[in-house]
Amino acid sequence: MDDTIVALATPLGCSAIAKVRASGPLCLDIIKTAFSRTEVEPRHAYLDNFVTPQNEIVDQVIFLFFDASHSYTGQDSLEIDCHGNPIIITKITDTLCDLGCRIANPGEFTRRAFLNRRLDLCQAEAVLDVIHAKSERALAIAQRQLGGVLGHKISEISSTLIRVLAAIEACLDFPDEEIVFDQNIYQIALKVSQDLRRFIDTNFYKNSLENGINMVIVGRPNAGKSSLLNALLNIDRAIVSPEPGTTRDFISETIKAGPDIIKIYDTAGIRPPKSSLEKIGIDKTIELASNCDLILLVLDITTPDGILDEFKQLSIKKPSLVVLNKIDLGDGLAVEIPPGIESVKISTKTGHGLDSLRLALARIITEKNLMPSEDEFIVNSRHVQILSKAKTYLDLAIHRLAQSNDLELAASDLRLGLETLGEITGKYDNENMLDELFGQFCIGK
Ligand SMILES: Nc1nc2c(ncn2[C@@H]2O[C@H](COP(=O)(O)OP(=O)(O)O)[C@@H](O)[C@H]2O)c(=O)[nH]1
Ligand SMILES: [Mg+2]
Repeated sequence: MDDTIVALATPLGCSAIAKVRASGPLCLDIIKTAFSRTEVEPRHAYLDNFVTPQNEIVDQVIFLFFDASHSYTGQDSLEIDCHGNPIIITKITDTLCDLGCRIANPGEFTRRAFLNRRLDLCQAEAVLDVIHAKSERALAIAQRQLGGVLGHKISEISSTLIRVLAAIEACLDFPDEEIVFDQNIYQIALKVSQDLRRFIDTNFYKNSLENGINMVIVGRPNAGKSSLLNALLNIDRAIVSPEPGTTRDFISETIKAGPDIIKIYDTAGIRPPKSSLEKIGIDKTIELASNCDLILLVLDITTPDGILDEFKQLSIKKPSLVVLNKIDLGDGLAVEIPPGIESVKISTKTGHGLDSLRLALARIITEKNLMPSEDEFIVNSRHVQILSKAKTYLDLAIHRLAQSNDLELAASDLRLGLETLGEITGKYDNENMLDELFGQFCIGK
């Protein structure tokens, strides 16, 4: 951490403003050379020319100096906001490198922030989640995690386990005084084990939170599935044709639904296949529908060919919604819809009912718990590994307390469990793990 790192913090390309950031002991020297200032007030915005040691004025910029105690990285830092021209950006970073800086590795600014205890490891991970969140819900959860919610939960659990350990050790330290092992302590340990299980289970949502809810549109050929995809997207994405069996391969696109995103799959219509190619498409439809989070069955209200048998089977296992399409052609059809399944009448042609459909989707997402609530936290796969390991130690300790009352070994397992938990926030960090974690960042973060 002794060297000074530099990187562009904004995307490379032409933009109104670009931010070049440096962190490390050379920042004040750079200010002296590039801006001819010997005195600089921390966190004060200066409008000044950036000048190379060869006296070339590169750009008029705004720069800020952050002293170590008030910076993101916990080191002296410098931010230079220049005009967003790649020529200017390169000249500034090259000059900083000439002055002794080196280009930062991916995630190195955040890594320094972690090593200087400005963030715990969960918060560092959350920086990445905040940057990449694709939905409002994912963003809200990532921002809570950046605020330290997971670290806080883990420290609560650790404190409880320390209390349990202390109680066990008291029995061990004073064997003659007949301190009776408190059964409450056993119950507390059990409760912590349940909490760990709950934490681990939140990982269930990680994928849908990151990539959206997978929703598959199924139905007979010509029901209007591709038209519905286009209507929800507001663009002509899929081919729409009166000729049945047009869509053979599936198409997927993402739409926004309230605070969430839904990845919609438009599929080949289900009917007895007329060619081997169509059969492949239909098999794919069934496979997609079996693995998705939500099924939308589109029925053409003018052709009463009932609910697909395949849909009936799938809808038992999956949240589903029936869409009665083409109501611009009359809504006289009485379609028998399986009990408990909601239906919405729409016309992709006139747009009628599309808002109700969007609302119904948002409601199903909430009612069927397809997404975590925004005040939840979600653990990632690294956390799952650590939590599972910690839980194994804890359960072993609980088992020993219950079965053999072997307090010595129970205490040792608890200690191992506690130590393992520390890896979540990074108390027992190791270099390889940090390389892997921060390697996922872009340069400049
Ligand atoms: N009148 C009417 N026609 C529709 C509606 N939705 C789709 N269609 C027509 O139905 C035919 C089949 O539509 P398409 O989206 O290709 O159906 P898919 O095979 O289920 O994907 C096309 O001719 C569409 O123009 C609708 O709401 N009203
Ligand atoms: Mg189609």
